[in-house]
Amino acid sequence: MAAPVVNEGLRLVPGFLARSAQEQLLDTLDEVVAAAPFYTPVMPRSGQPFSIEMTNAGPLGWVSDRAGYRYQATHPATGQSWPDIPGAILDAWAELSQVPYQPECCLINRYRSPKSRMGLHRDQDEEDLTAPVVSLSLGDTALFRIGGPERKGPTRSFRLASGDALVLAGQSRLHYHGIERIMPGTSTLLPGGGRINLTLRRVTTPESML
Ligand code: MD3
Ligand code: FE
Repeated sequence: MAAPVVNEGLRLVPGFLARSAQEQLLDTLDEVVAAAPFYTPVMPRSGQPFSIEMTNAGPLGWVSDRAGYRYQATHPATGQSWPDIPGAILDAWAELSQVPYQPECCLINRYRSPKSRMGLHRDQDEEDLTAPVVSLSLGDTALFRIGGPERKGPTRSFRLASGDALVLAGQSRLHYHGIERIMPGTSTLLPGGGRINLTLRRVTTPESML
């Protein structure tokens, strides 16, 4: 029998956001996106476009282009600072992360096409790799896959539905993960269908930890 996958520190909170809270969050995101429009990032070196669209809120946004992956203070297309992370999202971070500092990046991923996916990867572009990561899912259900610290090795999959929160603390913070596929027609939240994921991260080491 294959060894089981153990993701120490992973916590799924199904239905963290009620339908009304999801709708309010969506309205708030419309304002963020008006200031920082979705764009299609490309892969380092190859320049291959992602199958998802992205934008950010917060002092540091995660970007990918031919030069590589990095955090930067400005939107790559508009050159403007990213908008502030909305208060409701900061409240969700405080409640779920249980840490006394704020996130610096709210990465907003939009899976619009049924072919949108995210390959298996680790989140390791942050200076502080000990802070938890918090994810909020909106719209169509995603099939999420998570493994361990090595790319090869066993994985397990579960669904992330609209309103679900996922907290990655401890060891699971550095585990390989990805989005295998979106299940079309599983939510009525987004007018055109599809899925939006918010990933909240601390990037720099908080002052309180130095
Ligand atoms: C497990 N986003 O932006 S969120 C990403 O649904 C990313 O858009 C996916 O992976 C999405 O990097 C998955 C859930 C998630 C986020 C961060 C993690 C799972 C994670 C970090 C470590 C382990
Ligand atoms: Fe990730």
